[in-house]
Amino acid sequence: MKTSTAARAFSAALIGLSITGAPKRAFADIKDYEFQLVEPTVQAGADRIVTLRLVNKKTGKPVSDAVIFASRLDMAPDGMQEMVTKVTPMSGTEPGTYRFKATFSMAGRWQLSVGAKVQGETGSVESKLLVTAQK
Ligand SMILES: [Cu+2]
Repeated sequence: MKTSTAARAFSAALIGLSITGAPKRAFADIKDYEFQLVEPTVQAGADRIVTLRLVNKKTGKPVSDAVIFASRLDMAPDGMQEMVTKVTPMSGTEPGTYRFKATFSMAGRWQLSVGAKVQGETGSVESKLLVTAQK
């Protein structure tokens, strides 16, 4: 009785080991990439520019030429999911930055949801960033 319980525990430990001991991926993973807000606040009003930086967290380097395929800006953080504003992509000013133009019709917290494809990587980077519009 005791022996078989111990044996079972031992084999369970072995299974655990084989999972955690799996070889680590040598190549970059899509999860290594992250969008960061260059400036977390904007002035409420029309045609404000929001700048994001896409970085490889492992190297700390900016990532250029990502393809933005989705973006949405709404006031979900302040309980106004239905308050959506149009987001217009603009050309970046420096490598690894991505700029968007939007109208922040109301002061408060806005959520910028963005999706992007990175050259040479499978999957996509998806991010939700909090932008605060000030009066
Ligand atoms: Cu609102």
